[in-house]
Amino acid sequence: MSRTARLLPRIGATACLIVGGLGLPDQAGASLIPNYDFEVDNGETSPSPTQWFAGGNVAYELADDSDGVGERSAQINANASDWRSSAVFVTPGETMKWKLDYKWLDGASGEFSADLRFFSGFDPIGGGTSGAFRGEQRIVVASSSNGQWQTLNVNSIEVPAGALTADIRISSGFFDAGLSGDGFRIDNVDLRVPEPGSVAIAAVGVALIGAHRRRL
Ligand SMILES: [Ca+2]
Ligand SMILES: [Ca+2]
Repeated sequence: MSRTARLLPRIGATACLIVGGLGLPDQAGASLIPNYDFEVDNGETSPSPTQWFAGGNVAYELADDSDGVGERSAQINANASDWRSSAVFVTPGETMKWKLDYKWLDGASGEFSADLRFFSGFDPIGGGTSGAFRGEQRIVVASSSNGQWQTLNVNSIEVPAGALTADIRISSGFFDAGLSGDGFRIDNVDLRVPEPGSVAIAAVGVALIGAHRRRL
């Protein structure tokens, strides 16, 4: 085996590690939610995550990340408070899946709501959803395992007719029993369209390997 042939697998593996380490935000399979990991600050004097809207009593946590990739998350401290993502453009009839990481703080109990919402319009100035409400998928999350990051996985939903945009809103005390004591944090807000194409390509790959083996 030539020296080049011996080195090629190492070069390939190194390239994969480099690409993986960059965590390319626009790669296929990434969350459609802008700044989904809360790692990008908007650069104002008081730190806050860019491309997120907040109301009520919230905080930007700078030293707690759900999966160790990054350092930041978003917090809700009290009832009648929320975080809302920027708008994502959607296509009626397509299937979407979503999930997010959350952590109840040590002294917290109660509930919060996680809500995938659909709207008919887009606000080109603020970047949020606008227009008429077209439906939602809302999950109430009760306090548990305080102090530990957990993942909420939501069943897939079909985008309703008449929807142009979607956002994910995390709130407390509006649609649920609300909080007592401390609050909770969220991170890795993940909305995506599952790709049947990638499954099909994998299946073709397996079929080709099988055909190759049969010929040998
Ligand atoms: Ca984060
Ligand atoms: Ca992270």
